[in-house]
Amino acid sequence: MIATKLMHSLMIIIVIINTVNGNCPENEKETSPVVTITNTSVNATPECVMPTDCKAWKELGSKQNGVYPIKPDDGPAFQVYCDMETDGGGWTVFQRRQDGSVDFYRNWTDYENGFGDLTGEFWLGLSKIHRLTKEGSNTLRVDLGDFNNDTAYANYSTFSVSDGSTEYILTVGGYSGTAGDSLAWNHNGFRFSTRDNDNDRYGGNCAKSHIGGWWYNNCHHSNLNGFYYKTSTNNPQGINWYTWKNANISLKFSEMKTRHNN
Ligand SMILES: [Ca+2]
Ligand SMILES: [Ca+2]
Repeated sequence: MIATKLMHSLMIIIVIINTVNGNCPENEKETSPVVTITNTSVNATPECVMPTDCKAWKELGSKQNGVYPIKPDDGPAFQVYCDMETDGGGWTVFQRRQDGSVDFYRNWTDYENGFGDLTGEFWLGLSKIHRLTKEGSNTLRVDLGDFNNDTAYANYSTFSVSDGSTEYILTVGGYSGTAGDSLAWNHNGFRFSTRDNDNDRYGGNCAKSHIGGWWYNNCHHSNLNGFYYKTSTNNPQGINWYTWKNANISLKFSEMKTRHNN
């Protein structure tokens, strides 16, 4: 009995040592493609190299939401949060707001590189979003929630973000869903703007006046990186999606995620 327990403990230790040494994915694939991630910071280095995105993890059999390492191209691997439940799963999540715990009023470098924690509030980073969407065609899904626990979503069958040399131009279209289109109609074709890099069409600085970073026009119909009000507030500086509430009502929850189309 005791010997069996000891043997079991020893096996667990061996598995842990193999995982820490980065002996995945070969070892992991045999049993289960799910790995345990200890450092979930946006810019943490993955312990082993893995599939290209959450859809690839899904196709390997992963069914659990959580943090996964990915390597979308020849560049460095990084970690992402995978939504394996919503509309068939396989979504690579690149933005989440839920409690106001992370400050989103950041400069250009932060929006380029990403910030926050993948299990809480975060922005994955424009350079990583570009790497996720530069090949083939992709869908964008936006999930929203308000302070009455109503939910809605917007789905865009076309989505990509250009590279840093063109300041991460948003290409988005093909709306369907329940939240209305507050992104493609007003923001398609715009460069990203932050408080220290004004690329908007407004005489002033939209990122400063609306406390966020976004593909601002003059200035916005959506502001999902805006200021987190902890109650429902009618304010264009808040987390807004104009067509859903037909006003600038600040939202409680937002998630933005992408998936390759086939
Ligand atoms: Ca500029
Ligand atoms: Ca301006």
